[in-house]
Amino acid sequence: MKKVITYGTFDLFHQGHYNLLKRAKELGDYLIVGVTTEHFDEARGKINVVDSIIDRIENVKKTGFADMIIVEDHEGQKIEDIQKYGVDIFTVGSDWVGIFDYLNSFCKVVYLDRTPNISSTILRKNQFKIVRIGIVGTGRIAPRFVSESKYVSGLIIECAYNPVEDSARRFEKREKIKCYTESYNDFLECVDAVYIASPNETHYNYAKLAIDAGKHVLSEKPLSFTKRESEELYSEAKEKNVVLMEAVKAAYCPGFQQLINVAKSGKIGGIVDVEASFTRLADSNSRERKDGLYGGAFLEFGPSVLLPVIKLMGKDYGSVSFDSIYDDNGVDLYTKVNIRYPKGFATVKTGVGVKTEGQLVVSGTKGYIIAQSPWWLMRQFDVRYEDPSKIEHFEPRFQGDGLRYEISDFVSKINGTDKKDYKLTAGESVLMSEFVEMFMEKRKKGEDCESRNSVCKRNIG
Ligand code: C2G
Repeated sequence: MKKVITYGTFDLFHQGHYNLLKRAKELGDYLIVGVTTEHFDEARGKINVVDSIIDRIENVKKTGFADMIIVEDHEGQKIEDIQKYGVDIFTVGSDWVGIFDYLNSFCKVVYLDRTPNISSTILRKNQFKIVRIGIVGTGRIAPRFVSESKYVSGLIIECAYNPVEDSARRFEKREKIKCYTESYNDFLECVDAVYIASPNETHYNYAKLAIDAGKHVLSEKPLSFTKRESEELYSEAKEKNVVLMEAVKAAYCPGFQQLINVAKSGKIGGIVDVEASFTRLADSNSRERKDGLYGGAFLEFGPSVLLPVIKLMGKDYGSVSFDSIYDDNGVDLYTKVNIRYPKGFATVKTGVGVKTEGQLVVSGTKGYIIAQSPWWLMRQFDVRYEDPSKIEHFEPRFQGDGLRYEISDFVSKINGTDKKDYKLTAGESVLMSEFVEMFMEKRKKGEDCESRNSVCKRNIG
Protein backbone atom coordinates (compact mmCIF):
# COMPACT_ATOMS: atom_id res chain seq x y z
CA MET A 1 0.00 0.00 0.00
CA LYS A 2 1.50 3.34 -1.09
CA LYS A 3 1.12 5.94 1.66
CA VAL A 4 0.92 9.66 0.87
CA ILE A 5 1.06 12.54 3.35
CA THR A 6 0.30 16.24 2.99
CA TYR A 7 -0.16 19.16 5.38
CA GLY A 8 -1.98 22.47 5.44
CA THR A 9 -4.00 25.04 7.33
CA PHE A 10 -7.04 24.58 5.06
CA ASP A 11 -8.56 27.82 6.34
CA LEU A 12 -11.81 28.93 4.65
CA PHE A 13 -11.72 25.65 2.70
CA HIS A 14 -11.76 26.26 -1.07
CA GLN A 15 -11.38 24.64 -4.49
CA GLY A 16 -7.58 24.89 -4.34
CA HIS A 17 -7.51 22.77 -1.21
CA TYR A 18 -9.98 20.30 -2.70
CA ASN A 19 -7.96 19.89 -5.90
CA LEU A 20 -4.75 19.38 -3.89
CA LEU A 21 -6.25 16.69 -1.68
CA LYS A 22 -7.86 14.95 -4.70
CA ARG A 23 -4.53 14.75 -6.56
CA ALA A 24 -2.63 13.84 -3.40
CA LYS A 25 -4.91 10.84 -2.96
CA GLU A 26 -4.34 9.85 -6.60
CA LEU A 27 -0.61 9.58 -5.91
CA GLY A 28 -1.09 6.47 -3.76
CA ASP A 29 -3.56 4.25 -1.93
CA TYR A 30 -3.70 5.85 1.51
CA LEU A 31 -3.69 9.59 2.25
CA ILE A 32 -2.74 11.15 5.59
CA VAL A 33 -3.57 14.85 5.98
CA GLY A 34 -1.91 16.97 8.66
CA VAL A 35 -3.95 20.01 9.71
CA THR A 36 -2.00 22.76 11.48
CA THR A 37 -2.97 24.08 14.91
CA GLU A 38 -3.61 27.80 15.39
CA HIS A 39 -0.54 28.04 17.62
CA PHE A 40 1.69 26.38 15.04
CA ASP A 41 0.32 28.68 12.33
CA GLU A 42 1.03 31.67 14.60
CA ALA A 43 4.57 30.40 15.10
CA ARG A 44 5.09 30.33 11.33
CA GLY A 45 3.67 33.81 10.91
CA LYS A 46 0.04 33.04 9.96
CA ILE A 47 -1.89 34.97 12.62
CA ASN A 48 -5.21 35.52 10.90
CA VAL A 49 -6.60 32.03 10.59
CA VAL A 50 -10.39 32.36 10.77
CA ASP A 51 -11.76 28.81 11.06
CA SER A 52 -11.18 26.78 14.20
CA ILE A 53 -9.06 23.66 13.88
CA ILE A 54 -12.20 21.58 14.41
CA ASP A 55 -13.88 23.24 11.41
CA ARG A 56 -10.72 22.90 9.32
CA ILE A 57 -10.43 19.20 10.12
CA GLU A 58 -14.15 18.72 9.40
CA ASN A 59 -13.78 20.40 6.00
CA VAL A 60 -10.87 18.12 5.08
CA LYS A 61 -12.86 15.11 6.26
CA LYS A 62 -15.87 16.05 4.13
CA THR A 63 -13.83 15.68 0.95
CA GLY A 64 -13.59 11.94 1.62
CA PHE A 65 -9.98 11.88 0.35
CA ALA A 66 -8.26 11.60 3.73
CA ASP A 67 -7.83 8.11 5.16
CA MET A 68 -6.33 9.60 8.31
CA ILE A 69 -6.26 13.15 9.65
CA ILE A 70 -3.58 14.24 12.13
CA VAL A 71 -2.71 17.57 13.74
CA GLU A 72 0.54 19.36 12.91
CA ASP A 73 1.67 21.41 15.90
CA HIS A 74 5.44 21.76 15.84
CA GLU A 75 8.52 22.20 13.65
CA GLY A 76 10.11 18.90 12.66
CA GLN A 77 6.89 16.96 12.92
CA LYS A 78 6.85 16.10 9.20
CA ILE A 79 9.97 13.90 9.53
CA GLU A 80 8.52 12.22 12.62
CA ASP A 81 5.24 11.49 10.81
CA ILE A 82 6.92 10.16 7.64
CA GLN A 83 8.91 7.72 9.77
CA LYS A 84 6.10 6.90 12.20
CA TYR A 85 3.54 6.11 9.47
CA GLY A 86 5.97 4.65 6.93
CA VAL A 87 5.07 7.26 4.32
CA ASP A 88 6.19 6.77 0.70
CA ILE A 89 5.29 10.19 -0.73
CA PHE A 90 5.18 13.67 0.78
CA THR A 91 3.22 16.12 -1.36
CA VAL A 92 2.30 19.78 -1.15
CA GLY A 93 1.34 22.57 -3.56
CA SER A 94 3.86 24.12 -5.92
CA ASP A 95 4.00 27.33 -3.88
CA TRP A 96 6.33 25.32 -1.66
CA VAL A 97 8.69 24.11 -4.39
CA GLY A 98 12.16 23.57 -2.92
CA ILE A 99 11.15 24.17 0.68
CA PHE A 100 10.59 20.48 1.43
CA ASP A 101 13.35 18.98 -0.73
CA TYR A 102 15.09 17.93 2.50
CA LEU A 103 12.33 15.35 2.96
CA ASN A 104 13.74 13.46 -0.05
CA SER A 105 16.05 11.76 2.47
CA PHE A 106 12.98 10.13 4.02
CA CYS A 107 10.51 9.65 1.15
CA LYS A 108 9.65 10.87 -2.35
CA VAL A 109 8.71 14.56 -2.50
CA VAL A 110 6.10 15.62 -5.09
CA TYR A 111 5.01 19.24 -5.65
CA LEU A 112 1.54 19.50 -7.21
CA ASP A 113 0.53 22.54 -9.25
CA ARG A 114 -1.31 25.09 -7.18
CA THR A 115 -4.82 26.03 -8.31
CA PRO A 116 -4.51 29.58 -9.65
CA ASN A 117 -6.41 32.67 -8.40
CA ILE A 118 -7.72 31.32 -5.13
CA SER A 119 -6.28 31.30 -1.62
CA SER A 120 -7.38 31.60 1.99
CA THR A 121 -5.72 35.02 2.11
CA ILE A 122 -7.83 36.31 -0.81
CA LEU A 123 -10.95 34.81 0.78
CA ARG A 124 -10.08 36.35 4.14
CA LYS A 125 -9.74 39.71 2.44
CA ASN A 126 -12.99 39.22 0.48
CA GLN A 127 -14.85 37.97 3.53
CA PHE A 128 -13.96 41.09 5.46
CA LYS A 129 -13.68 44.69 4.39
CA ILE A 130 -10.07 45.85 4.47
CA VAL A 131 -9.73 47.99 7.60
CA ARG A 132 -8.27 51.42 6.78
CA ILE A 133 -6.12 52.35 9.77
CA GLY A 134 -4.84 55.86 10.43
CA ILE A 135 -1.85 56.56 12.65
CA VAL A 136 -2.11 59.45 15.09
CA GLY A 137 1.36 60.76 15.86
CA THR A 138 4.53 60.02 13.94
CA GLY A 139 6.94 59.37 16.79
CA ARG A 140 9.15 56.40 17.63
CA ILE A 141 6.58 53.62 17.87
CA ALA A 142 4.64 54.63 14.73
CA PRO A 143 7.20 53.17 12.25
CA ARG A 144 7.22 49.91 14.25
CA PHE A 145 3.45 49.80 13.90
CA VAL A 146 3.73 50.19 10.12
CA SER A 147 6.32 47.42 9.77
CA GLU A 148 4.50 45.02 12.09
CA SER A 149 1.15 45.65 10.38
CA LYS A 150 2.60 44.09 7.20
CA TYR A 151 2.30 40.70 8.94
CA VAL A 152 -1.42 41.11 9.57
CA SER A 153 -3.84 40.63 6.66
CA GLY A 154 -7.06 42.56 6.30
CA LEU A 155 -5.76 46.07 6.97
CA ILE A 156 -4.12 48.95 5.17
CA ILE A 157 -2.28 51.87 6.76
CA GLU A 158 -4.30 54.60 5.07
CA CYS A 159 -3.14 57.87 6.56
CA ALA A 160 -0.74 59.55 8.99
CA TYR A 161 -1.85 62.47 11.14
CA ASN A 162 0.31 64.99 12.91
CA PRO A 163 -0.73 68.55 13.78
CA VAL A 164 2.68 69.57 12.43
CA GLU A 165 2.14 69.07 8.69
CA ASP A 166 5.83 68.68 7.93
CA SER A 167 6.15 65.77 10.39
CA ALA A 168 3.11 64.09 8.84
CA ARG A 169 4.53 64.56 5.35
CA ARG A 170 7.97 63.22 6.24
CA PHE A 171 6.45 60.16 7.93
CA GLU A 172 4.13 59.46 4.97
CA LYS A 173 7.06 59.68 2.57
CA ARG A 174 9.39 57.55 4.69
CA GLU A 175 6.82 54.88 5.47
CA LYS A 176 5.20 55.00 2.00
CA ILE A 177 1.68 55.58 3.28
CA LYS A 178 -1.21 56.68 1.03
CA CYS A 179 -1.83 60.06 2.62
CA TYR A 180 -1.05 62.44 5.45
CA THR A 181 -2.78 65.41 7.01
CA GLU A 182 -2.49 67.97 9.79
CA SER A 183 -6.31 68.16 10.10
CA TYR A 184 -7.77 65.59 12.50
CA ASN A 185 -11.24 65.92 10.95
CA ASP A 186 -9.94 65.22 7.43
CA PHE A 187 -7.94 62.35 8.91
CA LEU A 188 -11.00 60.76 10.54
CA GLU A 189 -12.95 60.99 7.29
CA CYS A 190 -10.53 58.77 5.41
CA VAL A 191 -10.07 55.93 7.95
CA ASP A 192 -12.15 53.20 9.63
CA ALA A 193 -9.90 52.92 12.68
CA VAL A 194 -7.13 54.85 14.39
CA TYR A 195 -3.94 53.85 16.22
CA ILE A 196 -3.12 56.61 18.71
CA ALA A 197 0.63 56.94 19.22
CA SER A 198 0.77 60.63 20.12
CA PRO A 199 2.06 62.15 23.40
CA ASN A 200 0.42 60.72 26.55
CA GLU A 201 -1.67 63.79 27.36
CA THR A 202 -3.43 63.72 23.97
CA HIS A 203 -4.63 60.11 24.01
CA TYR A 204 -7.98 60.77 25.67
CA ASN A 205 -9.05 63.61 23.36
CA TYR A 206 -8.01 61.88 20.15
CA ALA A 207 -9.77 58.71 21.29
CA LYS A 208 -12.94 60.60 22.22
CA LEU A 209 -13.11 62.43 18.89
CA ALA A 210 -12.50 59.20 16.97
CA ILE A 211 -15.14 57.25 18.89
CA ASP A 212 -17.64 60.11 18.44
CA ALA A 213 -16.93 59.86 14.68
CA GLY A 214 -17.70 56.12 14.79
CA LYS A 215 -14.09 55.00 14.39
CA HIS A 216 -12.44 52.03 16.10
CA VAL A 217 -9.58 52.97 18.45
CA LEU A 218 -6.34 51.29 19.48
CA SER A 219 -4.66 53.73 21.84
CA GLU A 220 -1.16 53.62 23.29
CA LYS A 221 -1.08 53.60 27.07
CA PRO A 222 -2.07 55.33 29.23
CA LEU A 223 -5.50 55.55 27.59
CA SER A 224 -6.35 58.40 29.96
CA PHE A 225 -5.22 59.84 33.30
CA THR A 226 -8.41 59.19 35.25
CA LYS A 227 -10.78 56.34 35.96
CA ARG A 228 -13.74 58.50 34.93
CA GLU A 229 -12.30 59.38 31.53
CA SER A 230 -11.51 55.75 30.72
CA GLU A 231 -14.96 54.60 31.84
CA GLU A 232 -16.47 57.31 29.65
CA LEU A 233 -14.47 56.20 26.60
CA TYR A 234 -15.42 52.54 27.00
CA SER A 235 -19.10 53.32 27.48
CA GLU A 236 -19.14 55.66 24.48
CA ALA A 237 -17.34 53.02 22.38
CA LYS A 238 -20.01 50.52 23.40
CA GLU A 239 -22.78 52.97 22.50
CA LYS A 240 -21.21 53.64 19.11
CA ASN A 241 -20.52 49.91 18.65
CA VAL A 242 -16.86 50.56 17.91
CA VAL A 243 -13.81 48.69 19.22
CA LEU A 244 -11.71 50.44 21.87
CA MET A 245 -8.44 48.73 22.91
CA GLU A 246 -5.57 49.98 25.02
CA ALA A 247 -2.27 49.02 23.40
CA VAL A 248 -0.59 47.36 26.38
CA LYS A 249 1.23 45.04 24.00
CA ALA A 250 2.19 42.45 26.62
CA ALA A 251 -1.51 41.63 27.04
CA TYR A 252 -1.74 40.38 23.46
CA CYS A 253 1.54 38.43 23.32
CA PRO A 254 0.87 34.65 23.32
CA GLY A 255 3.51 33.99 25.95
CA PHE A 256 2.05 36.45 28.41
CA GLN A 257 -1.32 34.76 28.32
CA GLN A 258 0.42 31.41 28.79
CA LEU A 259 2.26 32.69 31.87
CA ILE A 260 -0.97 34.04 33.37
CA ASN A 261 -2.76 30.75 32.66
CA VAL A 262 0.10 28.68 34.12
CA ALA A 263 0.06 30.89 37.23
CA LYS A 264 -3.72 30.54 37.57
CA SER A 265 -3.59 26.78 36.98
CA GLY A 266 -2.47 26.15 40.56
CA LYS A 267 0.97 24.95 39.48
CA ILE A 268 2.67 27.34 41.95
CA GLY A 269 -0.11 27.08 44.51
CA GLY A 270 -1.82 30.16 45.87
CA ILE A 271 -0.41 33.38 44.38
CA VAL A 272 0.86 35.64 47.16
CA ASP A 273 3.10 38.20 45.53
CA VAL A 274 3.66 39.71 42.07
CA GLU A 275 6.72 41.82 41.33
CA ALA A 276 7.16 43.49 37.97
CA SER A 277 9.85 45.95 36.87
CA PHE A 278 10.30 47.90 33.68
CA THR A 279 13.05 50.51 33.35
CA ARG A 280 14.57 52.10 30.28
CA LEU A 281 17.14 54.89 30.74
CA ALA A 282 15.90 57.81 28.67
CA ASP A 283 18.07 60.56 27.27
CA SER A 284 17.98 63.69 29.45
CA ASN A 285 16.50 65.62 26.48
CA SER A 286 13.75 63.08 25.83
CA ARG A 287 10.03 63.64 26.39
CA GLU A 288 10.12 61.08 29.20
CA ARG A 289 12.75 63.11 31.08
CA LYS A 290 11.66 66.66 30.21
CA ASP A 291 7.90 66.64 30.60
CA GLY A 292 7.26 67.17 34.31
CA LEU A 293 3.49 66.77 33.86
CA TYR A 294 3.06 63.86 31.46
CA GLY A 295 6.50 62.31 31.24
CA GLY A 296 8.33 60.26 33.84
CA ALA A 297 8.66 56.61 34.73
CA PHE A 298 5.22 55.67 35.99
CA LEU A 299 3.23 57.22 33.15
CA GLU A 300 5.58 55.55 30.68
CA PHE A 301 5.69 52.06 32.15
CA GLY A 302 3.02 51.93 34.87
CA PRO A 303 0.29 50.25 32.78
CA SER A 304 2.73 47.57 31.54
CA VAL A 305 3.94 46.58 35.02
CA LEU A 306 0.42 46.80 36.45
CA LEU A 307 -0.90 44.35 33.84
CA PRO A 308 0.36 41.11 35.49
CA VAL A 309 -0.57 42.49 38.91
CA ILE A 310 -4.16 43.19 37.88
CA LYS A 311 -4.42 39.90 35.96
CA LEU A 312 -3.19 37.83 38.92
CA MET A 313 -4.18 39.74 42.06
CA GLY A 314 -7.46 41.14 40.78
CA LYS A 315 -9.13 44.48 41.30
CA ASP A 316 -9.84 44.43 45.06
CA TYR A 317 -6.67 46.12 46.23
CA GLY A 318 -6.25 47.49 49.73
CA SER A 319 -3.63 50.15 50.37
CA VAL A 320 -1.44 51.58 47.63
CA SER A 321 1.79 53.44 48.31
CA PHE A 322 3.84 55.29 45.72
CA ASP A 323 7.45 56.13 46.32
CA SER A 324 9.43 58.10 43.79
CA ILE A 325 12.82 59.60 43.15
CA TYR A 326 12.32 62.88 41.29
CA ASP A 327 14.44 65.00 39.06
CA ASP A 328 14.37 68.70 39.90
CA ASN A 329 11.93 69.28 37.02
CA GLY A 330 9.33 67.12 38.76
CA VAL A 331 9.84 64.07 36.53
CA ASP A 332 9.76 60.80 38.47
CA LEU A 333 13.01 59.09 37.53
CA TYR A 334 12.07 55.96 39.47
CA THR A 335 8.70 55.06 40.95
CA LYS A 336 8.01 52.05 43.13
CA VAL A 337 4.45 51.09 44.00
CA ASN A 338 3.50 48.73 46.83
CA ILE A 339 -0.02 47.36 46.71
CA ARG A 340 -1.68 45.38 49.46
CA TYR A 341 -4.32 42.74 48.68
CA PRO A 342 -6.52 40.72 51.00
CA LYS A 343 -4.30 37.66 50.43
CA GLY A 344 -1.04 39.08 49.20
CA PHE A 345 1.05 41.90 47.80
CA ALA A 346 2.38 43.40 44.65
CA THR A 347 5.38 45.60 43.93
CA VAL A 348 5.95 47.34 40.65
CA LYS A 349 8.99 49.40 39.70
CA THR A 350 9.36 51.77 36.77
CA GLY A 351 12.33 53.89 35.76
CA VAL A 352 13.48 56.33 33.12
CA GLY A 353 16.46 57.60 35.11
CA VAL A 354 17.26 54.50 37.15
CA LYS A 355 18.09 51.03 35.81
CA THR A 356 17.07 47.77 37.53
CA GLU A 357 16.47 44.15 36.46
CA GLY A 358 13.33 44.16 34.28
CA GLN A 359 11.82 40.96 35.56
CA LEU A 360 8.44 39.54 36.46
CA VAL A 361 8.24 37.24 39.48
CA VAL A 362 5.02 35.55 40.58
CA SER A 363 5.41 33.99 44.04
CA GLY A 364 3.18 31.15 45.21
CA THR A 365 2.76 28.69 48.04
CA LYS A 366 4.18 25.79 45.96
CA GLY A 367 6.70 27.55 43.75
CA TYR A 368 7.22 30.66 41.66
CA ILE A 369 7.36 31.88 38.08
CA ILE A 370 10.18 34.08 36.83
CA ALA A 371 10.42 35.85 33.49
CA GLN A 372 13.55 37.86 32.77
CA SER A 373 13.68 41.11 30.85
CA PRO A 374 12.05 41.76 28.40
CA TRP A 375 9.30 39.84 30.15
CA TRP A 376 6.72 42.09 28.45
CA LEU A 377 7.47 40.29 25.16
CA MET A 378 7.38 36.97 27.03
CA ARG A 379 9.72 34.92 24.89
CA GLN A 380 10.43 32.61 27.82
CA PHE A 381 9.73 31.97 31.48
CA ASP A 382 10.53 29.38 34.14
CA VAL A 383 8.46 27.73 36.81
CA ARG A 384 10.69 26.96 39.80
CA TYR A 385 10.15 24.99 43.01
CA GLU A 386 11.90 24.29 46.30
CA ASP A 387 13.83 21.56 44.51
CA PRO A 388 16.23 23.51 42.26
CA SER A 389 16.53 20.55 39.90
CA LYS A 390 12.84 20.83 39.10
CA ILE A 391 12.80 23.82 36.74
CA GLU A 392 10.08 23.89 34.04
CA HIS A 393 11.15 26.06 31.13
CA PHE A 394 8.61 27.57 28.73
CA GLU A 395 9.48 29.20 25.40
CA PRO A 396 6.21 30.39 23.89
CA ARG A 397 6.15 31.24 20.21
CA PHE A 398 6.89 34.86 19.45
CA GLN A 399 7.28 36.70 16.17
CA GLY A 400 8.49 40.20 15.42
CA ASP A 401 8.70 42.88 18.06
CA GLY A 402 5.44 42.39 19.86
CA LEU A 403 3.07 44.71 17.99
CA ARG A 404 1.59 42.32 15.44
CA TYR A 405 -0.44 40.45 18.05
CA GLU A 406 -2.31 43.53 19.25
CA ILE A 407 -2.78 44.65 15.64
CA SER A 408 -4.18 41.23 14.70
CA ASP A 409 -6.54 41.28 17.69
CA PHE A 410 -7.63 44.81 16.81
CA VAL A 411 -8.48 43.83 13.21
CA SER A 412 -10.19 40.59 14.31
CA LYS A 413 -12.35 42.51 16.78
CA ILE A 414 -13.27 45.05 14.10
CA ASN A 415 -14.19 42.19 11.73
CA GLY A 416 -16.24 40.62 14.48
CA THR A 417 -14.34 37.33 14.29
CA ASP A 418 -13.08 37.90 17.82
CA LYS A 419 -15.55 39.48 20.19
CA LYS A 420 -13.78 38.35 23.34
CA ASP A 421 -11.81 40.96 25.29
CA TYR A 422 -10.26 38.60 27.85
CA LYS A 423 -6.70 39.65 26.92
CA LEU A 424 -7.22 43.15 28.32
CA THR A 425 -10.75 43.81 29.48
CA ALA A 426 -12.30 47.27 29.73
CA GLY A 427 -12.40 46.81 33.51
CA GLU A 428 -8.68 46.07 33.66
CA SER A 429 -7.89 49.04 31.46
CA VAL A 430 -10.04 51.33 33.63
CA LEU A 431 -8.30 50.02 36.74
CA MET A 432 -4.94 50.95 35.22
CA SER A 433 -6.23 54.50 34.75
CA GLU A 434 -7.30 54.47 38.39
CA PHE A 435 -3.72 53.74 39.45
CA VAL A 436 -2.40 56.40 37.07
CA GLU A 437 -4.86 58.87 38.60
CA MET A 438 -3.76 57.95 42.12
CA PHE A 439 -0.12 58.44 41.15
CA MET A 440 -0.75 61.87 39.63
CA GLU A 441 -2.79 62.99 42.65
CA LYS A 442 -0.15 61.83 45.13
CA ARG A 443 2.56 63.43 43.01
CA LYS A 444 0.64 66.71 43.12
CA LYS A 445 0.27 66.47 46.92
CA GLY A 446 3.98 65.75 47.15
CA GLU A 447 4.70 68.99 45.30
CA ASP A 448 4.78 70.91 48.59
CA CYS A 449 7.70 68.77 49.68
CA GLU A 450 10.02 70.89 51.88
CA SER A 451 13.13 70.91 49.82
CA ARG A 452 13.23 70.59 46.10
CA ASN A 453 16.90 69.81 45.84
CA SER A 454 18.26 67.80 42.92
CA VAL A 455 16.88 64.54 44.21
CA CYS A 456 13.73 65.13 46.13
CA LYS A 457 12.86 61.86 47.86
CA ARG A 458 9.49 61.88 49.50
CA ASN A 459 7.30 59.17 50.69
CA ILE A 460 3.96 60.30 49.33
CA GLY A 461 2.23 57.02 50.04
N1 C2G B 1 -3.17 25.04 -2.34
C1 C2G B 1 -3.33 24.88 -3.71
N2 C2G B 1 -3.94 25.83 -4.45
C2 C2G B 1 -4.39 26.97 -3.85
C3 C2G B 1 -4.22 27.16 -2.45
C4 C2G B 1 -3.60 26.17 -1.71
O1 C2G B 1 -2.91 23.84 -4.26
N3 C2G B 1 -4.97 27.91 -4.60
C5 C2G B 1 -2.49 23.99 -1.59
C6 C2G B 1 -1.24 24.50 -0.86
O2 C2G B 1 -0.13 24.52 -1.74
C7 C2G B 1 -1.09 23.46 0.23
C8 C2G B 1 -2.55 23.10 0.57
O3 C2G B 1 -3.34 23.55 -0.55
O4 C2G B 1 -0.42 22.32 -0.29
C9 C2G B 1 -3.00 23.80 1.84
O5 C2G B 1 -2.80 25.20 1.67
P1 C2G B 1 -2.89 26.16 2.96
O6 C2G B 1 -4.07 25.79 3.74
O7 C2G B 1 -2.66 27.55 2.51
O8 C2G B 1 -1.71 25.77 3.90
P2 C2G B 1 -0.16 25.96 3.68
O9 C2G B 1 0.37 26.85 4.72
O10 C2G B 1 0.14 26.29 2.27
O11 C2G B 1 0.18 24.44 3.98
O12 C2G B 1 3.91 22.79 6.01
C10 C2G B 1 3.27 22.80 4.75
C11 C2G B 1 2.21 23.82 4.86
O13 C2G B 1 1.46 23.48 6.00
C12 C2G B 1 1.36 23.85 3.63
